[in-house]
Amino acid sequence: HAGLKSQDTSNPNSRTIEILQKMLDYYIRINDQWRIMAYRKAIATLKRQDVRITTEEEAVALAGIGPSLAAKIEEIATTDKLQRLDQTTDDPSDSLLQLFLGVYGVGTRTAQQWIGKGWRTLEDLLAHAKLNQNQLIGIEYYKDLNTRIPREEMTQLGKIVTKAAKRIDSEVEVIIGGSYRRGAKDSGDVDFIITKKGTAKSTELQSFLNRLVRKLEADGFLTAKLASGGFHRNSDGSLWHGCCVLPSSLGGVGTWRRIDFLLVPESEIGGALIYFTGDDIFNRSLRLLARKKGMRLNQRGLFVRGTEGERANEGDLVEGRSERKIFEVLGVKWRPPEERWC
Ligand code: DCP
Ligand code: MG
Ligand code: MN
Repeated sequence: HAGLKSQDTSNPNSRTIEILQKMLDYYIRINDQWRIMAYRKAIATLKRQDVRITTEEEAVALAGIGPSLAAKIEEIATTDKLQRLDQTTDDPSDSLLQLFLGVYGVGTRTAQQWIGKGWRTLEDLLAHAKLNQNQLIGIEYYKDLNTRIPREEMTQLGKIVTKAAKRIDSEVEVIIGGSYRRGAKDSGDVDFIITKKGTAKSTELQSFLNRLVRKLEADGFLTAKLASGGFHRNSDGSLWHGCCVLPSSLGGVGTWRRIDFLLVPESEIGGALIYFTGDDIFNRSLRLLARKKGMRLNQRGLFVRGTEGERANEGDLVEGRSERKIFEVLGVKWRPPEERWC
């Protein structure tokens, strides 16, 4: 999901950025952490330039661009392409990797193992691979779950959930976070943040979520529940992952969509809004800044950092309730969600 700025063709380095972004996507697929970091830094640096960078010398003089990336930048500027990228495009195992990574619930390691076994199609996987429940759904609804959700449909899905939620508890608030809150024209999934005035723990919203899910399942809106795992970690039941469909009465054609519910007490809504609005790179830079200032930012709020070895949120809470206040305490100018693309 390229950010607004990289799509901005008014940036004099937009073509270079576009090609480096494709290399970055490749390194993300093969999980090459070192190159992922180098490419992210270089792209961020190029986005900040207001003149076109055409030579190795110009590039290497910029902070965060090393000699090997500088040479690639010159190659792109002079030939309008990058041979290293063409190699990956021609590499059949990379297109297989892309195919298998498109299965919901599959990471680089699993995809590479499957390729190593000689499997080349989704049919091969169904016939031979040991698949978990998520992966089975990921294959059955492969096309649907890899189709972006137009903003208009996101809004409609939001209305359905909000209406059902308000009927169960009129004091509950429903906010769509993620790329939608950043103003994206389409999204990969719908991220619902569910909160209520006066709550101090997400468990206070648990029975509400159970009722909401039961109702939306009965309506045929929720079509599957997915096991959680991965980056969100959900030990306390505050997160629900699944799939939904827009009803045909609202123009839906039965396409399955990924949907997430996150329960957030009022006391933590600021931290949660920042976390679930993203983007992930923006979050990382805010967390880094917090750390530099002796604090810790996570999805529950901003904390004073405890002594070494302490687990997250064991320090004292500085601010959790207000998104704006967290920016303020960190000493950064307020950035509205639409400007949080990195
Ligand atoms: N998030 C994060 N770090 C991650 C994954 C997610 O900080 N590794 C946060 C920032 C994301 C938010 O959670 O914006 C929601 O995650 P999504 O994967 O749903 O990402 P987006 O909503 O931003 O994009 P998409 O349109 O692809 O869903
Ligand atoms: Mg999302
Ligand atoms: Mn999500």
